[in-house]
Amino acid sequence: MLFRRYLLPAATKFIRTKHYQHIELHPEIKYALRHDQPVVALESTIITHGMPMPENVTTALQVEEQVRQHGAIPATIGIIDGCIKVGLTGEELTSLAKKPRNEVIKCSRRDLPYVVARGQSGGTTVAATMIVAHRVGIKVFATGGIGGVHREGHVSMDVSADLTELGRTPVAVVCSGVKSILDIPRTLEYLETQGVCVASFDSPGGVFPDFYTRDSGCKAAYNLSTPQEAADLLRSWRELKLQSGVLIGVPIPEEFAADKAKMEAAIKAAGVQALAQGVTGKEVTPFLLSAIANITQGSSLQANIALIKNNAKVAAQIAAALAGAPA
Ligand code: PSU
Ligand code: MN
Repeated sequence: MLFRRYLLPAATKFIRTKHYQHIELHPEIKYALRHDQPVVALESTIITHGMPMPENVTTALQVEEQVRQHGAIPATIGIIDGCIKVGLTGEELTSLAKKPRNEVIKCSRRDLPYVVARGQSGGTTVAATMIVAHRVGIKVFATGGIGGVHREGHVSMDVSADLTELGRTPVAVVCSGVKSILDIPRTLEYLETQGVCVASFDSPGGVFPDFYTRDSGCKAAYNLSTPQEAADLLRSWRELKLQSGVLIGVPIPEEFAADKAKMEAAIKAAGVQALAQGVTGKEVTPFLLSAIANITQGSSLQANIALIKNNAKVAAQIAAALAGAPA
């Protein structure tokens, strides 16, 4: 009895504050996790490779603010001088954002051991952010969009490691689906094969979002209407101990949605540029994002900023509901 009442809780606390090799938690995050407060993980490749200066910094800070305003604590994850940080400070985030792209590595699962061994700095992709979030016990993660099967990816085999990560790491990713620079139907097929529970959120007709626009023309397997419904799903997922992820697709708010035909034309033109310049591997996604922003004179970037802020809000609400906060 004495053991159960006093010693076990103390021991549990001790175990849960254990030291993670190569990972450093900000004291606020450490405290929040120890006390089961809602935390939302945020990635940093969007800062280092997804958006230009200064929008990358302003957006990252606004996204953190959205999470706080909606009842959760933001934990932006990134790598500084070989140390994986969970909960980057404003200064750390700004220093990552300001680094020239050749000095900061886009880190997915395969890149982590090398970047840590070399003491380099990097932005973590969705895959790498999921790995770190799971390691420290964060369940909910918000971003703009995940990587997917590239157009013609069934020939080139350019399929993002984000998809296999979702198949093997139990973190719920709240995003606006996959970018329309990708092959959305094949991406959804791949996620199904990987056993990922894919649901749309507050999406009339249960359509899966299209990143810059609301409707990809594909249906999500399931549709969730409220943060509470999403939290119920995450609770049973957690109890079942499935070792795979959940993908919650939130359409961009109507007022910020881009024009579909214009976006499609820009995507095609960007694809032609990538092919002509021989862009391959991990460079493809950052290249396409920046080419599309140029072609659309920044309007794709505005849509990107609006949707990620909205996703941060939804993720915070879901994390709060999961932590049992009153709705
Ligand atoms: N969404 C964005 N901008 C980005 C990314 C996603 O709006 O920069 C990043 C994410 O970090 C994602 C990565 O994990 O692109 C996917 O890259 P790849 O296709 O090389 O796996
Ligand atoms: Mn790729």
